[in-house]
Amino acid sequence: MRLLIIDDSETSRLLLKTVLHAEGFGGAEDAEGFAAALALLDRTPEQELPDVILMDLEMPDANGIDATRQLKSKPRYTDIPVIMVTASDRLEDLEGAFAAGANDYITKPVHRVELCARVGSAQRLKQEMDQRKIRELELERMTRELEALSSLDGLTGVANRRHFDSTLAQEWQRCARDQAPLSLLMIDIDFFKRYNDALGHLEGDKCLKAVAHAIQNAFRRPADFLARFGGEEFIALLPDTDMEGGCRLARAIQNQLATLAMPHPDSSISDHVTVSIGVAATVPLPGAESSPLVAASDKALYKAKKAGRDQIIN
Ligand code: GH3
Ligand code: MG
Ligand code: MG
Ligand code: MG
Ligand code: MG
Repeated sequence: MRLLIIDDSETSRLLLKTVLHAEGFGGAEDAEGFAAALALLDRTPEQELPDVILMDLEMPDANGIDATRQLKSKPRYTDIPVIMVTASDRLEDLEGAFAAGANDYITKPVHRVELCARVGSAQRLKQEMDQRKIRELELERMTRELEALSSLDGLTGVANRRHFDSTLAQEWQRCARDQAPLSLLMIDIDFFKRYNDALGHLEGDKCLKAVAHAIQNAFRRPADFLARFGGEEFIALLPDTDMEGGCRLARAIQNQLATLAMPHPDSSISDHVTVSIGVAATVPLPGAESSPLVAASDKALYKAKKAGRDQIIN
């Protein structure tokens, strides 16, 4: 347990230190003003920062309320509980101290029992905050790790972009070897920004899941593969499927969405959620790159948007 006492009166500092030490609160450092305290804090390593700060209200070089506000505005110090120690019992000071971010308030003359109770409670607050921070960091780290390991998009449950890339590489090789066709469907929800704006992000998320589901409902073969390509954009990889088959599946996807008829409150082209689809197909040449096929589906999608949306272009 580390304490920092900031007070211009040497007698006050000594008194607080002595009482707290005698009551088993461990070592306390002290500073005779805010400037000295800041200098001390700034050169203290993160793990050795104080757990609680006792701040005098009136000091020649600073007002304790302003000092607390300054301290709390620095991310490095926001979590350190500050107890204002003052001879003033004016309500404005009490109000000002709490508004500045002080966690507690003790009036001088300080009573041993009150001092220990308040410092102890601030110390427990700090411990809880530290533990919460550790748990949050750990959770963040685990989430990042899981995402990196996972091949699935967290929201829709379909494959993520990375999984798509590796599957395309595999299927590309195989189709090149077998001289089989392969097609790609780039699928983008129409006016989805407006959907979010009208219904909120959570409804937007639900819509994304429903669209992913509808697309998969249109699939006919186990090898048909769907990935979330980006925000509201999906890509379907259809092995052993030529342009004609790709366009047929694109129409089946549109039909699924028409059947689902999810209301879109602000689409210029339909009363329900629609998608635009760019289709590209090829028989891969051995040694050729797959990226031009992805680019071709993207270009076709762009044309479908230009042509008025809710369209299939190849
Ligand atoms: P267009 O018809 O031209 O495709 O218009 P659009 O509004 O669908 O396209 P735009 O690219 O302007 O906006 C895409 C929107 O998709 C903006 C973004 O907030 C939203 N979006 C992207 N990812 C998510 C997500 O995970 N959840 C939600 N709710 N919205 C998302
Ligand atoms: Mg003073
Ligand atoms: Mg867009
Ligand atoms: Mg869109
Ligand atoms: Mg888009």
